[in-house]
Amino acid sequence: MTRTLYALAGADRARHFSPHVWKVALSLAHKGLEYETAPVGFTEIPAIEGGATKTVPLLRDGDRLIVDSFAIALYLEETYPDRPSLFGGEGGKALCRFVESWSQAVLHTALVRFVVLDIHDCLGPEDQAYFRTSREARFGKSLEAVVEAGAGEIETFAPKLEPLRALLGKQAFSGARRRVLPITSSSGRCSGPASFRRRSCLAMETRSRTGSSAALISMVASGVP
Ligand SMILES: N[C@@H](CCC(=O)N[C@@H](CS)C(=O)NCC(=O)O)C(=O)O
Repeated sequence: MTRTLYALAGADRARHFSPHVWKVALSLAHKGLEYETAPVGFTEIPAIEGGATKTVPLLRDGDRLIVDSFAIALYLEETYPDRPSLFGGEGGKALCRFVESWSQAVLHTALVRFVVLDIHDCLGPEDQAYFRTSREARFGKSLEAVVEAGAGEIETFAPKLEPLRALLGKQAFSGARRRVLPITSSSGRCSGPASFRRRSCLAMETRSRTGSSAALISMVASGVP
């Protein structure tokens, strides 16, 4: 059976830098499911699988196509109940929804200001043009101005991680089951440009303490634009 994960890539097709895709890669690894990775650039997404999605991750699992990292996690949990659980039950799903929301609302909004130019710089020319136009329209200013305005927030970023630090202060990991997973690309490197690598390292540091779990799978990726 064909199982393919469509993963966002820059000019370096081996560097898959979308944390939403990482969540799915982690989920598949946790379930012990084999898959192939198909790298796609931003401007290639609308054409994949006959126009199945405007965003990645997209997972093809046999004849099924599933879009959205959380929907994919739910699908994997339901379809492969005999494999290690991603959520550990309904309570785990609810917790993961919360962690995802926290990550998106608090971490993502801060991180995107630090990394938006790094993302741009790692793309090929066509994707660079698309990314600059779409993100400058979203932010209402140039990418350079976004990064400049966000520079001061680096100082205030660490306190935003306090909820996670507090959790890990009380217990060694956030899930019920210890399982160590690599957060690397197929080439074995941390994915992404410099700022992503810093975030990967944060994720890996956290993973090594959490043993990786659904909560981490939700948290690692605060969502790159
Ligand atoms: N909620 C979605 C978000 C997916 C998403 O935003 N993906 C970005 C890449 S990280 C994307 O494909 N963007 C396409 C674009 O901006 O054109 C998920 O969790 O999968």
